[in-house]
Amino acid sequence: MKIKGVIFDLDGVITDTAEYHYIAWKALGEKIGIPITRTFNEELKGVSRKDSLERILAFGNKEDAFSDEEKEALMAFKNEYYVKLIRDITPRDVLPGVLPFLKKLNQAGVKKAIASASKNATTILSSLELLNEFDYIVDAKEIRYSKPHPEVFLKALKAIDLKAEDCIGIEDAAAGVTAIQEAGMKAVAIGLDESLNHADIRLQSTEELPVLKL
Ligand code: B16
Ligand code: MG
Repeated sequence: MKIKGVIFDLDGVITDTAEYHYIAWKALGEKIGIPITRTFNEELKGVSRKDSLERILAFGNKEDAFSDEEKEALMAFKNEYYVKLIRDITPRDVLPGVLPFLKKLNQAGVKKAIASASKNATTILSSLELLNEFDYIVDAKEIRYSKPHPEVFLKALKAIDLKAEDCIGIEDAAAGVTAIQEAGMKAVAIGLDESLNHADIRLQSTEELPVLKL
């Protein structure tokens, strides 16, 4: 197969904002009496802000403890905390292997898109000085269904005008790997967590991206 397009997740693939999401959710958890562990946090990766909150409340048996208005305030608290953490992101925070891989894709004429669930994606890409590197960046505000639903990847595929079988998707989250496959693409997973076992190709870290066969 000759790859014509690569669709990237952002958090955990291009940069390690996954860690900042964890710190911010943990801070919210402490505020509402739900301890968030790293193991549980794996289930939040790639999941939208709203769905993450619902999962946290279910995890802490507090599904019915907050009104919709209070939930909005909880999400705002988490996002403000997160936005403060990502304020100091610079191009040095691009994960190892990503820049050489992007260069390789450019040389091979492969299209590139971002399919992130994050509403902060353009801010982060701008801080990394990568905003103009991609042919298309999906606006998470326009996405109705969270990963593992394939919507965000299907939207990216449509925008770069390529067929699923000619593209691959790259993810660090189990929900994202499923979303890529549901969109009809082969999924490359970053990381060796067993929740990623269903991926088509496993890489230990982004450092291995440049060895992917195009
Ligand atoms: P925000 P990705 C996802 O980004 C994160 O993995 C997930 O932890 C986060 O809750 C979600 O974005 C929404 O982010 O609160 O910034 O809109 O991995 O799909 O790039
Ligand atoms: Mg991710």
